[in-house]
Amino acid sequence: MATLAICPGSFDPVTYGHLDIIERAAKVFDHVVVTVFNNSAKNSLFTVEERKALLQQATEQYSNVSIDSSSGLLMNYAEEKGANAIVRGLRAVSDFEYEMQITSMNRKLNEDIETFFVMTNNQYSFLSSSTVKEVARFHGDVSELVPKIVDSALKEKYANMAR
Ligand code: COD
Repeated sequence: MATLAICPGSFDPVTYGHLDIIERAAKVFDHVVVTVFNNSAKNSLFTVEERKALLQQATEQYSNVSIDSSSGLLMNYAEEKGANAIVRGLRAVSDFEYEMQITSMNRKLNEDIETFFVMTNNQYSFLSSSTVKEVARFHGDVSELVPKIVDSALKEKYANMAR
């Protein structure tokens, strides 16, 4: 049976840290769906459609990766897709508590879909969409942290926005 993993996240916007996890997942699972959700705890800069378009371009080299979005519960979505697994990235110890909380809740909702954690490449362990946005907002250089298309999209967003 073919394996299907969901990589859920806000991806606001996608960074090289996210891509590191997506690439690792794509080597292990037959198919990977990267799904954009709105995280209710975060204010987003990019719309869901914009985030999807950036992810689409940033992952076009992987033939077994596709992009989707959902506004519901992750476990309902994973069930509907017939997924075997959820893949999440771990950067530093600070991620652990948050991940434990959501994984425990998700497990209560559906015990059959397992969550797997992938440790990021060391060079991305302090990289987050939030810090990228903070630097880009003040016109700092983020070109080594995000794909070119994301760099351009950030420049465009902040050029049109009062700081
Ligand atoms: N290196 C490695 N991994 C990274 C890096 C990095 N530098 N940066 C981010 N990641 C990983 C994250 O650990 C995560 O696995 C993934 O990439 C996406 O990250 P984010 O920050 O874009 O996504 P989050 O954490 O905001 O996503 C939260 C969800 C949207 C998945 C969550 O809110 C959710 O499931 N929402 C739907 C409603 C629901 O079902 N809630 C759960 C019940 S508690």
